[in-house]
Amino acid sequence: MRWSSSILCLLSGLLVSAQDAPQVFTQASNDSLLWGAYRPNVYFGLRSRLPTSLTTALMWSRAEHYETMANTFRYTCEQHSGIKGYGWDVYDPRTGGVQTIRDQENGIDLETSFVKFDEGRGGWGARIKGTVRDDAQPGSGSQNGVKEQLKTMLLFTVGVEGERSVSKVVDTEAANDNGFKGDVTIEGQGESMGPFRITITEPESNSHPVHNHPSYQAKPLDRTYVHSMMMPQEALWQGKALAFRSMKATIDQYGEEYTENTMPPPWQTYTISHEPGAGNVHLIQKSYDGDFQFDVFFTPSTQGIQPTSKDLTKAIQKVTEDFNAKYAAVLAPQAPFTGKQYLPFSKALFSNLIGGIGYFHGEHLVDRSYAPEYEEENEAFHFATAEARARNQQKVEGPYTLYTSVPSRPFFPRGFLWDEGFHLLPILDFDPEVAMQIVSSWFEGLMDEDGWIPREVILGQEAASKVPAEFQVQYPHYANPPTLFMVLEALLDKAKYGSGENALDQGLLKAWLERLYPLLQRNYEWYRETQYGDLKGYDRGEIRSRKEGYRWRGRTPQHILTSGLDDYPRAQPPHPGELHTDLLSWIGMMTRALRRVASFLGQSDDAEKYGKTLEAIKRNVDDLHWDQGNRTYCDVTVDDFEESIHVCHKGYISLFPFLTGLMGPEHKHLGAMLDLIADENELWSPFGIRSLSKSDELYGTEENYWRSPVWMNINYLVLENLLRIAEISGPHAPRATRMYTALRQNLVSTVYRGWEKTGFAWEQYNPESGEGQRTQHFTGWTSLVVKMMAMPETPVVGRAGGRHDEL
Ligand code: 6A9
Repeated sequence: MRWSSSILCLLSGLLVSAQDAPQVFTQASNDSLLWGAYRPNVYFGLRSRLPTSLTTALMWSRAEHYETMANTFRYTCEQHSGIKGYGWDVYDPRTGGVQTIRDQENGIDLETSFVKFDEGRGGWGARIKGTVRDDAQPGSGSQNGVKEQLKTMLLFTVGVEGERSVSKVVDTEAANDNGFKGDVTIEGQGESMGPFRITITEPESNSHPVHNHPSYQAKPLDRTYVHSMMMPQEALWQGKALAFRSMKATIDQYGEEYTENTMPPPWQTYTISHEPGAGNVHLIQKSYDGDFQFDVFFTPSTQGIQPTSKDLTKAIQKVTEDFNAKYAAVLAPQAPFTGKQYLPFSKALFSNLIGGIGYFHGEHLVDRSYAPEYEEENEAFHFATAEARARNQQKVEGPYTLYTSVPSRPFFPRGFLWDEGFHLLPILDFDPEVAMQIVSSWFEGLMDEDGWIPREVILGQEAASKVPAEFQVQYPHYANPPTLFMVLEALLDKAKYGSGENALDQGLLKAWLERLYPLLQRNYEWYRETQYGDLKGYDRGEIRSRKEGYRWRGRTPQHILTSGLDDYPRAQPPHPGELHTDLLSWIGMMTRALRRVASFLGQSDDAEKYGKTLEAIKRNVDDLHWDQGNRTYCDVTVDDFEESIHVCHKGYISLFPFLTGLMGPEHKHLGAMLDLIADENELWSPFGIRSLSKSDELYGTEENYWRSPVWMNINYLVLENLLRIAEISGPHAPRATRMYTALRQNLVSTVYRGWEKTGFAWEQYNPESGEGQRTQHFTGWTSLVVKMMAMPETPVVGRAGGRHDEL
């Protein structure tokens, strides 16, 4: 009996891999996350979290100008395309959301809604609703009454991924060339999905373009045109190219019959060829005069009942109401941000962050040559590294899968490791399990045997299409700040202190962490083994640990992209003896998080071990990096006389021991940190904390990316740590309280003003003017402003909660 059960244990131990380990999340929880707007790269793209899925997208353009159509045709999210803001006003990954797109150039506002029926098991519905804008300019087809006559053409695409998937249009009323008069229905069966049905339907109230051109009879535009085609898998995501290809056939046909002057109007010329049938891509085209609306339903065939447009109307209302109620319970802005303008702002930023979650699947490029030059051992290492990289030794790896949020839908629609830790902080307030699934995806889906996780994750051709070739290759010895460990700490806090809507079940967290724990440890060891610093020069007795000092690999004279603070000034020239303040601090944070996880799981030996390392790190932060003359923390390098010296550029780097929570309220250098932050000639600006001191000689120079602008991720860490110091009694609590209150006000006003003025959140903010700059529609860590608003107006000394007990 004992013998056979231990054999069983052994067998199951062998068979169970991390991927199919016992389910931590319930089936219902997974079902409700199956479908989503998981293609953040396009304005409205739905798919499932299955590697081969049904995928959809929307394209549209005003159709009254031959010349500009190619430019005003929308598909992938782009910057500066005449759109005055777009994004989710409401989005819950489990139920659905509502997005508004203010397309000024096309004269139309679109509302795209997406809702799941029966928590996802009953399929989903999507509604596309167009309203002519008040500022729409008359076009060639609408001299009078632009409101009624503005012509919009739209294409909804349905792709069915997988070599063995099948789908076809059910040809009910379209036996001839003249399009569908009524609903369009597609039936199919996906490789990894059961049989399904798609129905596209619209109310009678829509109005369609008419024209008395002689060719009109051949193309009645009150019809829906459908072009089904069979395409190679890698072409399925290329909706715009497929649509243009199909329209070209029509244009060529007219080209023969008519001259430039006698051509049919553009809204008729730009029609796809009507070829409904079997295929793996179906383009569905509709044309409208003025306002319009149509619905799309996806229904698993196991589902007897097909929801109606009325059901959809109700469901959209319910999704919105439920979202609002939940939002108010978990992320409601606190005073002084209780004015009615702040709530929609907060919801929109949050909805775009959480609505930017994507599902990515495919291959990527990794250079695993382990070329000797990558050792970075001698003083000219960066020349050798550059040469080795230029030899292009990358290979395709994968396919991998990543479930993640993205920094920016138009510009960076892919995963970034250290951004993600920041994204998940607000997300875990709303739905901790979603955050946990994302963390799992990074560790279980991407990490290699050595414990490496790529910094930037570009899976598949759709993701790669937005990255220049030279930026695509990932290197297995390059790191990025381990911010996912901040998420672990936040989850532990939530399980300990959360209640009501803010609760997280301890049992669930435990089961999940048990499964993740070996992977977390592997990742941690990878950082320590690959990014170690050379402490030989410190063998002078006063350094109690000779291990805890670290150096980012992968630097060039101008950049340490791996640190995330790309062009922040560092030692010149680069030297293999450098020690980086930020990296030691990050590893301190990581060690603390692991120690907390270990004690939570009852692994007391591990907890003790991590506790000792943490102490050594805290000591070395001060022993190695504190510069008494400058009263700040500094990087270290080795000079011409082989002496270790400090390299001091005051700014975010100097604050890292504070930002990562390594300094308690009594810390001897805390006062100096607060001085630096509060000084207007150094870091304090009316718009937030500057990345580099105004007094640094390199302030605002060269690319000026991390050399003066205000970044919200780091500002969030400043704010959070000020709050912590303010709430634990200590010598600096009163001052930290004042700084917290002022900084919170400054940061929220800055992001709010930019959003009000431009309709967008921005990648960073100008420290002189407060203007948003660089990437537009940067809905990643700038969305942390929703957490800033939800933080208390006044710190309460002695308040329990958060990581206070860790200081
Ligand atoms: C290169 C450019 C047309 C830079 O938010 C993502 C990252 C941050 O992780 C990092 O800290 N951003 C910050 O310094 C954007 C990085 C984009 C790199 C892509 C290709 C496209 O050129």
